[in-house]
Amino acid sequence: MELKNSMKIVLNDILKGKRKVALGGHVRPDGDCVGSCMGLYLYLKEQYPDISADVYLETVPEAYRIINGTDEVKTEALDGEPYDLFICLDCGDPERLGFSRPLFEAAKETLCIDHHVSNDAFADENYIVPDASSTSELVFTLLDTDKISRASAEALYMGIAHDTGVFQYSCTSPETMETAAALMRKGIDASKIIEKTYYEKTYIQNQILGRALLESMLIMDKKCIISVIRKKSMDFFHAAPADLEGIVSQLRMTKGVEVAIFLHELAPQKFKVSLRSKGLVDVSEIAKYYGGGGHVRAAGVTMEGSSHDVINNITARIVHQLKHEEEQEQEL
Ligand SMILES: [Mn+2]
Repeated sequence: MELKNSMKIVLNDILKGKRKVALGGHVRPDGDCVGSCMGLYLYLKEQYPDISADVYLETVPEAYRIINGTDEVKTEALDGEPYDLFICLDCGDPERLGFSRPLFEAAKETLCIDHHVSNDAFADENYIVPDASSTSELVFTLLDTDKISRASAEALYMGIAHDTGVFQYSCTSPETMETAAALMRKGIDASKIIEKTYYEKTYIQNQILGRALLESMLIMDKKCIISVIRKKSMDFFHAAPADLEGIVSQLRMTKGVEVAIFLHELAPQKFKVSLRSKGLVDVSEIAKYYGGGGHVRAAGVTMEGSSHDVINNITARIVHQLKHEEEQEQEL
């Protein structure tokens, strides 16, 4: 794995002398965010009894609550004595910490563990490896394998499984599989974790997925697939934003498509845009251009305007990149 912004850190050194440690992940926590936070949180509680650790996350989605300790997650930041250390996980920029950002700002020391290519190393100490499959895999590399408990292993395994699309995406390296193997040896029920936290969908989630697929359109000479879910559809199905997870990945699987674009209307003239690429287009560049972030093949951004404006702006960047690609090919 290539290190982008930082050398590997030593957890013991960073924790030396710390009494109060906070952990925090990004808004709308996904599997890797919850997995990396809970995996490290459980390890700290078990291996560093002198440290008082708290984990801050927005409401943990129902499916992930099979992970131990998720009932201890703090969903609001109360005023109090500043933390000695704030560890920010799976978070590409401080804004994405959401409600826990003030705690991060106030902490005496900060550490960021992340794998987003758009991360510009905003903490005091940074362990950022864009090539890593997941933040959960990075957390694993910082821990003493012998000391990882089954509960912590379950959390980390969930995170890795989610960010690799169950060991399918190209970010899945031999090291990823070795990490998964080491976690399996802790006696976890790997198939149950995958089934319950990744594949299982509620009836509502399947219905809204169906709606998104039915109304999708191929554009740009079928290189691109787009779909929009409006607020009124969300209300009709009684769906929450978390129910939309997985839709853009399903769109991306369409044969012949290079990029999938999924718009979710947050408010009038305001959309959460999810982007997935098969590899030719760097969607993190597009997301970053409009103020978002992510990975080469998976990124997101919030944009304002009509759905047509948003789609036009995004596709303009895709055309720009594909053109550049063609020009480079001609030069070769
Ligand atoms: Mn991640």
